[in-house]
Amino acid sequence: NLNGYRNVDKKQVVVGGMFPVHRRIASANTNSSSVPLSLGCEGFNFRTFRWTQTMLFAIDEINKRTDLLPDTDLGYVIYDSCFTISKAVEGTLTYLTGQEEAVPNYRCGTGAPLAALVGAGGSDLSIATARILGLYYFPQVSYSSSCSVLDSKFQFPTFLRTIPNDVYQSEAMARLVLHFGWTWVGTIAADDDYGKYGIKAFKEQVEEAGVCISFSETLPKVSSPEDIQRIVETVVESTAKIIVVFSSDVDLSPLIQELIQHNVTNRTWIASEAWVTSALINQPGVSSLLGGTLGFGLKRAEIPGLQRHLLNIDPYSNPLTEEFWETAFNCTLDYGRALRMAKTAVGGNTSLSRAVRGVPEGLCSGQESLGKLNNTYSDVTQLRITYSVYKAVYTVAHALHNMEICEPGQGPFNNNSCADITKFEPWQLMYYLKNVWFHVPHTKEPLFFLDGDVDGYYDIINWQVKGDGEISYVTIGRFNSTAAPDAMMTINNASIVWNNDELETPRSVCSESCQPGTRKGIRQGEPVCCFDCIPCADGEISNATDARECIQCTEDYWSNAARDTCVPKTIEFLDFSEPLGITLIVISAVGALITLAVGMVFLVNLGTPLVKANDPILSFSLLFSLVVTFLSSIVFLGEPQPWSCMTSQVGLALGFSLCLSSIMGKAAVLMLRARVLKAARAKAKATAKAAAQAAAADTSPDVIVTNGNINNNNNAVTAGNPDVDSLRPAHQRVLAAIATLIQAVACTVWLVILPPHPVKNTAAQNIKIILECDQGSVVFICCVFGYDILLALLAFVFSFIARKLEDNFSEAKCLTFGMLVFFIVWSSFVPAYLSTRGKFMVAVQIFAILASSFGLLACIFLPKCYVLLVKPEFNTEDMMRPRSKPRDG
Ligand code: TCR
Repeated sequence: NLNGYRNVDKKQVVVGGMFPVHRRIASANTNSSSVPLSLGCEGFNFRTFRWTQTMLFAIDEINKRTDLLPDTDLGYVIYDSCFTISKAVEGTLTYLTGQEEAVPNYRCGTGAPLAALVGAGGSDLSIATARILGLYYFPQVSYSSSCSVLDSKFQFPTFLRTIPNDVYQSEAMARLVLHFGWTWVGTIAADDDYGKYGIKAFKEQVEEAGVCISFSETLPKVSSPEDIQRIVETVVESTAKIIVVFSSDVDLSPLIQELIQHNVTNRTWIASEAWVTSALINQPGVSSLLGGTLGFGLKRAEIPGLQRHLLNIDPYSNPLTEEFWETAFNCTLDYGRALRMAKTAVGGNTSLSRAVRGVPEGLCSGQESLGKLNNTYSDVTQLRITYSVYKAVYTVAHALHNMEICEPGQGPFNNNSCADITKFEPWQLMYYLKNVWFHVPHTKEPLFFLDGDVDGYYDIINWQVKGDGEISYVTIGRFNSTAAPDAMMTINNASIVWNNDELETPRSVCSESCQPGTRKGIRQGEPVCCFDCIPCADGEISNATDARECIQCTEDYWSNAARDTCVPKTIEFLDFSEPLGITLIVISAVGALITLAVGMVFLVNLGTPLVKANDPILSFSLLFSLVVTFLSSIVFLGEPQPWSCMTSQVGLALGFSLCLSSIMGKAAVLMLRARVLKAARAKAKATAKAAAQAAAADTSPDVIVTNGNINNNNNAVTAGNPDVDSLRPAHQRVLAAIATLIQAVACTVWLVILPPHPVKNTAAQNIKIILECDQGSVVFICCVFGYDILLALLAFVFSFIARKLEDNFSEAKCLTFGMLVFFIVWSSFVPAYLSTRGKFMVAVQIFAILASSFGLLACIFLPKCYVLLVKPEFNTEDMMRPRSKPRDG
């Protein structure tokens, strides 16, 4: 503890100060058989010692001033919290009681009144001290406790601070990570309130924005090589290139040392304010690991005169300075004098603790030059927390000043009373502290509290490696919580120097983003930032990067090969111009021409028996219908149009019905003729039998003649028979006409009610739209073609019955054969049709039409043409007669 009083004539107020001058307490003595002593501290920290000296400097400055606290001198008591809660609590109690024994009853103390406690360093220490001080409503002004929980006035009613609340820093960090598009970051936090709350706020903000945390590690408070080893492994194994560290330098440095041992490079570190400019971290050799680090620093300030004050330190003034000197120069001060000092100024056991530490070899005089030492202590280039200490002291001074200048009767307290600066209550000072408003000397920065907090302002600092491997801190941006939300952070990207080989902004993502044509597929049990890119299925696309879903193309569209746009489906129909189309046209044209040629041959031979036999009109209508079917097959080709759909189907149906009813008409006559013939034969046979019987008695040659007549004169029989009479050519024509007419009516109804029409068939094939004719009504098409089938069946049955009739150039046989071909073609058509897709269905249809038409043409007319053209000598009346003789005639 350091005590200092200056001028005895003036009123005096004591300001408390608490700093973590040492890094830890010496390991405990576990021997419980002796009186337990308060533990000593070890690990002298030059940086925090500078803070201590800055407080003294500020108090000196204030005491010298005549405008601030003119009638009062500030004294100080400074405690070393040793970075440890127990020491901080011990110091607080000692401070309150004014006794060496830490008894919680501070009114025992005498002498100058206590003003406020400046301190206690880290947040966990301040939380502990603020709870005790809060009990007495004793004000505390902290210079480095930034944890967000300390803003609760309910829990910490007398806590004020000159360092911004960490919520701002966490927000700034989150914005920084989002600014560079990093979505895969690791976090490391100190095992204290600062680290835990800071990293928690950071995580909450980035996770909300879709960033994933690769790992979260906690740095041990008490040295633990295994924990450090584990964290090193995590860092090495993780694919996250960005590591956010919320920790004080003291807790972080063992990890950094270990990482340097492991040669870890290519990571970008995001530094919290507590280590961003720390000399403890920035030591020779860290440049490969920590070059390119980005971090947040408090407002920096120049404090004129501070460096001189720091360099002019008297090593003998107190035990701390003594220890500082000895640590700085690695020597032992003149021992006798040190001991004397220790005995007179402070109670004895500090030198004892030094004895325990083991005094370094070599003596020093106390005249050594600090300036030459180039030590963190005297480095005044990065006065950030130091400036915060300076502000805290001035805050207390200004509050006291306002109390001192209070005019009686115009005071803020009960009955407008004032507080007496020689014996005020802590809550009275608290009132003035809360309402303090002043400009900090030298920087002219205005200082005031809003609920005990100050505004969030940070410099964004980049660690840039210079040629000699040294690191310089370059301010590349700033964060200001008072600015508008989108102006809070400004970064000069160009001035950042990164640590990677390419010197480019590092990327840190778990999975690279998914290109158009793919979608994100989650990986079970992994963070959302880690995903697989799954190609879109056929007919689906994704046109944005990182699409979550693929979009189905609309009906007429299909996905392209890259799956990133929908392209119109190819339109398919059997075109005239393609080879298959041309072939079909040629075949059907040839068919039609042949049919016409046959017609011509018949016309030329119109009078001949062969043509005359069995109704030439029906033969012509048959030929005509074949021309129609041949031609209607052409209409099936080409892009379907309403008219072509109608004509093709109707033309075909009508053509076939005409064709089949003509055949049926012919066959009907032949059938009847065959039956009549059979009956006549049977009769003749019976007559012959009777005649034979009669001849047995009385031979009669007449009968045989008659018999011969019957056998040889077909016409006579036909003419004379009433059955055959009823089917004269006129009748068979009427039959055929009616049969066709029925079909015509059916087709008309079909066309009127539900005509066939062109449709786009998108369902049959994915990548094509098939243009085809929709039949309009299944019922109608079934009726129409069912009727044709019926006609065909009748024609077949009739001709089949008449097939043995050997007259008329075996016409019945030709018809039967033709119908058989017809049936074979159409029954094989069905499976062929059903198993084809797209435009080839049309081709199959046309083939069936052509085949059946050719079949009929060939079977029915080929033999006749052969006779007409090649063997005209057979074309006689004779050939018309049945040549077959009754077997037993
Ligand atoms: N707030 C930290 C402690 C801390 C610190 C520092 C320690 C800050 N800045 C610089 C050493 C050096 C910021 C806390 O615990 O609240």
